[in-house]
Amino acid sequence: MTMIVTGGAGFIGANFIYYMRENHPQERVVCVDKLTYAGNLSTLRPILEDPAASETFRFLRADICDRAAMQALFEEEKPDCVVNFAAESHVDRSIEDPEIFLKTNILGTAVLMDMCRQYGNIRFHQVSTDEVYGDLPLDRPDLFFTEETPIHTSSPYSTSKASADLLVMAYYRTYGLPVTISRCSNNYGPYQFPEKLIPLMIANALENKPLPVYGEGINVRDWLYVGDHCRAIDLVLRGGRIGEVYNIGGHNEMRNIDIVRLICRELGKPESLITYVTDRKGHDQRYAIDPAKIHRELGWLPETRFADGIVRTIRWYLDNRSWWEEIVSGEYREYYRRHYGE
Ligand code: NAD
Ligand code: TDX
Repeated sequence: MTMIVTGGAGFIGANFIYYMRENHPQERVVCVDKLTYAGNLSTLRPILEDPAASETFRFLRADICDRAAMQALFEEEKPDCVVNFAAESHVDRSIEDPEIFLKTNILGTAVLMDMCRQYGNIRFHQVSTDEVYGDLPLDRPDLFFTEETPIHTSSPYSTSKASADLLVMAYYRTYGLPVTISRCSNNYGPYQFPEKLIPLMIANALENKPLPVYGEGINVRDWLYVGDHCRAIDLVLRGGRIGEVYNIGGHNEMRNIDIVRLICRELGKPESLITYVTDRKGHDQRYAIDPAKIHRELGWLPETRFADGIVRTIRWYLDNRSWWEEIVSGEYREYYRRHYGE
């Protein structure tokens, strides 16, 4: 079995590759990644430097929008399935400049599915997000996103992901491509780029820099440890019904400010570092996933409690300082200055 994993030098894709090597070591993984600012080969270094892995792992630097490059790859590898993690993934960047989100997230997905059609109706899994459902009000804790919740997006990012999802379902209905989609809540864990809430707050706190909380910090996110997401994708790939959407989440809702306070506590840093900054435009209030379908059909349940996962994650950033210090490029520093000011 050969699996193409796109975006495997990013946060969740890399965790998925490590998951695959541990749980399905006999399967060949071909990682395709453009290595944007968010993709880091150093994350995959242990596999790349392991001579024993050369049969079962290959890395290709390429853009999923590059039809010729994808054609050559599919021709050579004749994959059995494709898992598409490759995306522009940061909401704030999509607000600043939407175009690359439309290219990579929509057109890139279309190119991959065209290849799947052309090379024998290859199994395709799209890694999507709960953000396609828009947001829920803060004063209705009884409401959750199910797979039937209408798509209702807020940001250019979530709109690009929702557009891709619609296209995936169109390829299923029109061409009979064997597809599945998973929509997960916010992930945290090792190898997450420091622009996202949890690693940003850990990295800034360690350097005694201000901790920029948007608005009043009362927006709610539903956090899931990345390893639980990887296991869920694996289950959907192997046992999910074709043409179906599966929501993934662990009923772990938290306000942003409570996460930031917890990080301060764990690191022994003063809460005076917390700085309230201008709110994100169109800021989604609350995400909350109902994971009943994946539990019922595939037996999935999260295994990592937030209290354990967050301590493990903070410890990982402490123990792997060189990883995040090295990957913070000039481009990121420039973005940080533009977005947060000096
Ligand atoms: P990430 O930004 O850390 O990684 C994205 C990876 O894709 C990077 O390695 C980047 O180099 C690569 N990439 C970008 N454009 C590419 C292109 N045109 N061709 C090839 N590679 C390209 O993102 P992530 O947080 O790991 O998210 C992975 C997927 O999961 C995304 O599709 C995202 O929408 C989805 N998702 C993320 C979360 C979350 O909390 N992070 C939650 C739900 C769903
Ligand atoms: O500096 C910050 N201050 C702050 O208050 C940042 C970067 C974020 N926030 C808030 C905004 C959100 O309410 O924290 C919350 C989480 O923000 P992000 O880490 O940017 O994640 P979010 O916008 O919720 O989107 C994430 O989850 C769904 C991922 O980035 C997406 O790729 C995924 O699809």
